[in-house]
Amino acid sequence: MTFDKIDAPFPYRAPEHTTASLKETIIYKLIFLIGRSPQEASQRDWLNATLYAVRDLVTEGWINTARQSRDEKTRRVYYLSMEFLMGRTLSNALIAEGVYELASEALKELNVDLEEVLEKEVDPGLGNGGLGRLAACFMDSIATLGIPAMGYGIRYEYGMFQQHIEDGRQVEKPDAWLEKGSCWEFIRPSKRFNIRFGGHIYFEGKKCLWKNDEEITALAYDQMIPGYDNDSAATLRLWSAHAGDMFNLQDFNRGDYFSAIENRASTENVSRVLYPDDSTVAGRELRLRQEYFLVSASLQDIVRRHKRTHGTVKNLADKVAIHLNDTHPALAIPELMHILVDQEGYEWQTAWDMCRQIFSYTCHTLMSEALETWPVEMMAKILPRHLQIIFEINDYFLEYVRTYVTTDDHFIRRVSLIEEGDARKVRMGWLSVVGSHKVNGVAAIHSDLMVTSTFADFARIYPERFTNVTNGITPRRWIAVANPDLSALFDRYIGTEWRRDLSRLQELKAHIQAPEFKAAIPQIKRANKVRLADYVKRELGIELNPDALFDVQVKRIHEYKRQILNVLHIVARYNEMIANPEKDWTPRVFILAGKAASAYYAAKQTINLINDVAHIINHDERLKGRLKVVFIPNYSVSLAQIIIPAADISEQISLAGTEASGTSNMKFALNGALTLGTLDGANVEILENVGEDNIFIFGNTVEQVEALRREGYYPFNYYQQDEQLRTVIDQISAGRFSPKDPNRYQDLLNSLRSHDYYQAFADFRSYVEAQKAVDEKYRNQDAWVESAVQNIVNMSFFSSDRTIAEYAEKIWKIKPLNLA
Ligand code: 26Q
Repeated sequence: MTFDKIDAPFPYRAPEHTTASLKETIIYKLIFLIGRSPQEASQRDWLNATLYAVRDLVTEGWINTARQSRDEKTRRVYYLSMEFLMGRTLSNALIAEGVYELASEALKELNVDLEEVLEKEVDPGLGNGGLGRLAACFMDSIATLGIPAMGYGIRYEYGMFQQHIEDGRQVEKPDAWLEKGSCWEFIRPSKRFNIRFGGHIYFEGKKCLWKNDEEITALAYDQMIPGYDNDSAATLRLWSAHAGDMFNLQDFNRGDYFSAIENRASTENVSRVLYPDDSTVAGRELRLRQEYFLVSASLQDIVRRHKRTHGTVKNLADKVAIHLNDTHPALAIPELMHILVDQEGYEWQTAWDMCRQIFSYTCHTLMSEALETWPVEMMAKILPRHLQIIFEINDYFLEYVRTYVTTDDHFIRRVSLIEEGDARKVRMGWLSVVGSHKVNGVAAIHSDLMVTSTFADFARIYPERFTNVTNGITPRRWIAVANPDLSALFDRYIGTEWRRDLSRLQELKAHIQAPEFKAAIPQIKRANKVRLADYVKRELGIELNPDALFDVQVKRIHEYKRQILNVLHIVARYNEMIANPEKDWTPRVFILAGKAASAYYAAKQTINLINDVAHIINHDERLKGRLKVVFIPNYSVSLAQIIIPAADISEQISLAGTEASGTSNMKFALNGALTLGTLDGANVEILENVGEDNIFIFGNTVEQVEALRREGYYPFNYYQQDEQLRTVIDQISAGRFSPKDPNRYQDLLNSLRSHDYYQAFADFRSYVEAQKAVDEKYRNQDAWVESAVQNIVNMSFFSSDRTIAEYAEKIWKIKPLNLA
């Protein structure tokens, strides 16, 4: 009898635990799954035993959810992403299952400290930054809302590199996260697909055939994403590359066994490592292979599942939505055409209509130089049939443009999916727009700019296609897990429902004048600052004063994010403090963290400069500890959980028009930090929600930035006219912070003085003034706390539950499952 034939109820029920039964289960798992006795168990063994015990609690709901969606033949959405930055699983799962306290007590009886054990879990870095973390927040919301959906990604053997700081400089170390074991995943040995590469195409009549010369096996690993308190879980399926049965036949026939095996190892490179660049780098072959690997495995799986449920692919567009997280999985469009036309025998037109109903695409950038392209030649070599399909899509599309929009050759050349030039390139952004029925930006201002700049020509062709869905963050991880004290305060005043419905935060408004509530907010903040200060002391040996104002900028290091502007102000402040040591300075701690792409010279210089400046300032006794600068190495999701709740000021200082949305800005505000930011990305909507008295806005607007670019921007003028700025630049230039290597920052400074592409000098004065306003406000603690509270209670809009509900309704046309 197959499992499917067993009637509900489920043959095995996860237990309702008591402390005693949970304790027993953990011991059982320790002995029989890990093979250790309680006497010998290490912290990691206890961690894994607890993970297994909690995993059992999620599994039943997971299987039931999958079955319900299969039985009801619901429409589903598949979220394709090259990155998922999930963070640690255990604490989140304990909260979702409502057994955090129970586990804490059970382990205490075993003389084990849950908090210590939680810290032992690896934090898989399967993403670069914002885009990957957004995908993770989305999976959490999908699970909590009960949206019939599945995430597809790659199980990189090495995630984002580990960042070490040696002599102030970034050094990258491999992140072998799997070596510690990964007991939250289920390997699916039967879910394997062949992925083809290379070879050539030929025609038999009208039919195009692809004779590939390489093949890899994709193997599925599933992870459960528990929904919050709903007995349900979503699936994240990650693909791993295996050589499978594929030996190089020639080597084998020659009897060259070792070459044949060697070849297997290089085949498996496809899922070896995440590309550590958070903006497109000129086409690397392995990256193209990775993108196709994800796409081909996922689409085969989707089509197979659909056929099993519905017996046909005819109704694919009714039952399946596929979402592209940026252009990275855009090959899914020609891949589906390939499946429908070459394998299923559909007419081109029918297949194309289906494709456009199925796909939707989110754009996460504005800068045109960050749009992904692939050399035609490379694609011809690796994916000849897909290139040919893209050419055909292009012919069809350009014909449409000529007939219905314009015959202007300049326009046609601009919108062509193929960029002409010495080396022709495929424009993945254009392909994604043409192949989708909806294209969205990630914050209001970003979506507006998208249709006036990046995709302006396409907005003329397809005006109804473009829309906005402002990003969001999950309140489970970013409050419940990261800030347990604040969560407890919320629970006391408004109950626990805010975890699944963040609009409940509104109800706090009735209590914000209550003295006990008002007093609790700064107490919680202080405790979080102590927690962070302990970490910094332990890891870096630097002493931080928890009564100082904690000013934080944590994100990838990028010129457009302008960490350099932060540094310039820090040095200016340092100079002023040294010039007026008696003044009643508000003590400040500047905290920065973030990784630089390994080949990004300017970003690496910035890290070096931050550390050099920190070194001088932290050792200057004249400051009497009133100014500290810390660069915390190896920024990650788990570090963010410690850093963000401890912030008073959230630095969101990108040049207006460059940061698509930002999501840490939301996490900070929800945790009661005040934003110091430009009118960029989601800062604009944060301003609308919290009100101008509760945020520090500075700098040029998008219009002013554009005017400067148009009329000529001369950073040298700002340098000459602003004495404070000039002093700072001259000091760095003279080696004030790098006495052993005084010329270290000449490249950086030359580029600032002569180009300053991201207009840091233009915003310097206004930034320094805004920082003064910050000091001023912090002196009035009542006013500060009032603003912090206004930030917290007005963040409802930024829940990723709201974001996912919008996608489901406007773009995917999918209703939540009716979870019993
Ligand atoms: C592409 C091709 C080859 C190698 C790498 C890449 C690549 C990888 C990652 C390109 C871009 C990324 C990541 C982009 C990213 O994180 N964007 C951020 O997305 C967030 C979520 O929408 C926004 O909040 C941020 O504003 C945006 O910068």
